[in-house]
Amino acid sequence: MNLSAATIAELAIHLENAELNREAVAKITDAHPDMDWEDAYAIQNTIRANKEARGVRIVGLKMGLTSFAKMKQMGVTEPIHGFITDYGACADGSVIDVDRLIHPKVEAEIAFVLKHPLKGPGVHVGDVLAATDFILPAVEVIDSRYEHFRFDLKSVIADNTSSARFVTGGQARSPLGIDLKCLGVVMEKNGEVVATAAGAAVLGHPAQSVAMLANMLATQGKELPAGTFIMTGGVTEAIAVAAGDQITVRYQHLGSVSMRFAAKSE
Ligand code: 0L1
Ligand code: MG
Repeated sequence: MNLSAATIAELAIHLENAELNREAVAKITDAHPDMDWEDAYAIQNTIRANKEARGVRIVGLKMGLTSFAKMKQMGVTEPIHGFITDYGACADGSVIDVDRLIHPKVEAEIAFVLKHPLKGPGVHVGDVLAATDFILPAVEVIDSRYEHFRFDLKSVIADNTSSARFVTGGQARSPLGIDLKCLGVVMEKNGEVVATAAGAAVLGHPAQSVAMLANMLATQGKELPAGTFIMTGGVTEAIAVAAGDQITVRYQHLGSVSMRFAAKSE
């Protein structure tokens, strides 16, 4: 680690304030170019601890940048992970208040809920499928706290991988008997198809994303407990949304998830 404990604590408050006050900030590596990967996760973990100390519940974990297209775009070979909060959870059909967000985008994802713990290293797709209680469709609303989306990977990790809101709905199903690689996804914005994808867009198989998360957490001495809700990363590109937009994502075998974006203060 290159940053002091005091700097990590200060950057965690800085980034969480950007989220809570809806004020975009410059990417933190501008002022801290020597920040390393451990520092980045330490800042994210401090944001998490600060939220929990105020009574926020962490209701799941997320993987980000799991699609080959996004990894290539950002010049990275490894996905990143973050956490999701109770106040980020939105019911299917929700109205999401854009006044509480900076510049939101939506991503269609496949979520897993575990019935058995997973502990790396060495977790593979077979282990994940055996440990999965059910899968369900989820749409992540990401909202980078960085001005004009100017960021690098370490800054994004520190900013809890742009996590903001998530919407679950559709139908929960066992993954057994579903070809998750070929599971088709269609995203519609205001009635028009804006993105299409198949499950294989996520690391070749969405369960691979859960396996990778378990193996990445093992390097921090952590495991995925039974009951963990995990969002495996966007199968589609992220689509920008604004007040007035209606999003519906249709998933083969899993039903659909919808939400509307509105400025509640208007
Ligand atoms: O969920 C994710 O894939 C993380 C995306 C982080 C970068 C962004 O805000 O686009
Ligand atoms: Mg995502």
